[in-house]
Parts: sequence; structure tokens; C-alpha cells
Amino acid sequence: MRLAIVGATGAVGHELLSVLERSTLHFDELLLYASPRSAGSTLSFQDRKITVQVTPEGAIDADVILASAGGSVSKALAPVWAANGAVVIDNSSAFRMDERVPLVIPEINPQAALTHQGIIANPNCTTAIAAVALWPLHQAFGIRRAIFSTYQATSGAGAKGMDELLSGTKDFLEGRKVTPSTFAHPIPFNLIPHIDAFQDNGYTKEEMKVVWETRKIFGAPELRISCTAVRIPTLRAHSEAITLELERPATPDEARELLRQAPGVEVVDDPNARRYPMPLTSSGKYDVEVGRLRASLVFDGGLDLFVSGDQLLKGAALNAVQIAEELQRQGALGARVF
Ligand code: A2P
Ligand code: 11C
Repeated sequence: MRLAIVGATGAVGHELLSVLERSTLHFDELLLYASPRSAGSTLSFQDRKITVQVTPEGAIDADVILASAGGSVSKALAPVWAANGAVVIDNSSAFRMDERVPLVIPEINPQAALTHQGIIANPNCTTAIAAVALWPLHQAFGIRRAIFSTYQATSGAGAKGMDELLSGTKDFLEGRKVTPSTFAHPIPFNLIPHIDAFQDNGYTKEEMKVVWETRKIFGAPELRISCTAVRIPTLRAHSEAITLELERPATPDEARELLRQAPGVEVVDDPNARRYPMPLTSSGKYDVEVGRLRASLVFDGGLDLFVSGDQLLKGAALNAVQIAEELQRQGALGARVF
């Protein structure tokens, strides 16, 4: 089984390598690709150094390709890779809403992965982190409406986003002007309610991705969702405050108990001991932290909660590797293997 990573030198690529080191995925060869800027550099994997190659314009001779080099690279090349027989697990937004492309979170809709026609989409990080916590609640109580406010780390904009926070903070503290480039405004000591492009309805694309993608993953096209997405000056792990209106009333205790049993979730909810989800504690963790569960003051029988999850892990690299593991477990990494 030949496994390739396209975008191996990026923030998600880095995490893919470390998740793969701990993964049960069986593969015989690992190929690493990036832009011409990184060609010839080496990355460590287990006890080896692997040379990074320029992403070719055409096919890649691999059985599974984990793509994380941005939407334009995926849009142009994923169909070519798939036509050549590879299963592409794509971290970009290019194909997520394509009806022929399953959008998969293994804790929620693993069976959808098996319906792929060569490309499987990995959800947006903000969607994925909330979805693992909301799915058990949706199954038990039926979510009718959900209102999200997000607190998103600079890692959502890749390695350059994190660099801009670090160098901008240094500039700020040393009295220099902070000049934004990745973000629309200086991010140190600020927050920016603007992630991705504004749409005709006044919401940003990031906000609409939460709406569109959650509906598709849950198989719930009627689900009413609205979101305000905000970039904050943290390095990694996105957090989200979520208010739920439910079909069947839930108490915070019932919800907590349910979430304790849920895969991919860690309940961190002991406010008196100052324990609640935070970027500092959820960074580097596979599970999404969920806490601050309380009865909604707006929707009778509804809930308020707070989640924090590592954007680069469950929000990207981990979920992609889990999809590949799921396919292999189902014997569906296939025709080209062995
Ligand atoms: P490189 O490091 O050579 O620029 P991030 O999301 O952290 O910014 O990472 C983006 C990843 O996508 C990096 O590995 C980057 O490689 C890669 N990449 C960017 N543009 C291209 C391209 N046109 N072709 C292939 N890989 C690309
Ligand atoms: C952010 N959520 O925090 C975005 C990054 O659709 O894959 C991921 C964008 C996407 O900026």
C-alpha cells in the first residue's frame, strides 16, 4: 500500500506525519509532496528521513493520497489522482458539497466513506470539532436549531497564520507596527469576526460551511443553524459556544452522561474546580473537550455548551487518517493493494 501526503510541509502535513506514526493504518511506502519551494528538503518519519518531492502536475502512483495543500491544488489534481485509481482523502473545501463526494467523520457516518467514487472529503475543522460533540445529542434529543459562536485559532490559516501571530506579537511588544498579511487586520491582542469571504447573505463562507457541512454529515438538510466565526490570537485549537434547541428536552446531567460514553469526546465539566474546555488543554489531544453544559435560558429543554478541539488534529489530520483506517478496516482499500 503506497500512501502519499500532498502538502506534507504544511501545518496539517506536519500533524499527518505524527498521527500516522501512532496510527494502526498499514502501509508499505510513504511519499511526501509539497510545492517546488520545499523540493529536496527532508521530513522525519519514525526513524527515517523522507525527501519531499514537487507535486507533479498529473497522476501520483499511490493507493491513498492525503491532500492538504489547499483548495486550488485539490480542485485541479484530486480528480486526476482519483482517475488514476487512488483514494483521495481531501482536507480542502473543494469537493465537500459535491453530491458524489462523501463528507465523513468516522464517529458519525463511517458508512458514507464506502460510497466514494475516488474522493472523500474531510470536513472543515470548525464543523468537525462541534459535530463529534453534537451528534450524540442529536441522536438522543433531536437538534432543531443550533446557534454557534466560534473562537478560532491562527492554525486554521495554516503555518503562516501561526507565524503571523508569533511575529506580530513580538513586533507589538517591541513597539513596532504590526502589518497583517494572512489576516485582514493585526491579530495580536485583537480578534477578527471575519474568516473567509463574505457571502451575499452577510455571513462568511466559514460560517456557512458550518451550516452546509453539518447538515450533510448528519443527513439532516432541515437542521437550522447559524454561526458567527471569529479569529482569536491563539496558536491552535478552535473553541465554540453552542446553544441548542431540542425536539425532546434534555437536562445537563443527561447530556453529560451521554457525552461521557461518546467516542471522540472528553467531558471536561467541573466549573468549581475551574475545569472546562480550553485551547491550552485541548491542543494536542485527539478527543474534543466538551463542558460548561447548562440548561438554556432561551430554549425550554435546550442546552448551552462549550467545546474546544485541536483544529489540526480532529479538525484535520486525525480525521483524515481515521477515514483511511476505517476504509482499511472495512477491507475497502482496495483494488490496488498488494
Ligand atoms: P510548501 O511548504 O512547499 O509551500 P499550510 O496550510 O500550513 O500553509 O501548508 C500548505 C501546504 O501546501 C504546504 O506543504 C505547501 O508546500 C503546500 N503547497 C502550497 N501550494 C502548493 C502547490 N501549488 N503545489 C503543491 N503543494 C503546495
Ligand atoms: C479556519 N476553519 O480556521 C478554517 C480553516 O474549509 O478547510 C479550514 C478551512 C477549510 O480558518
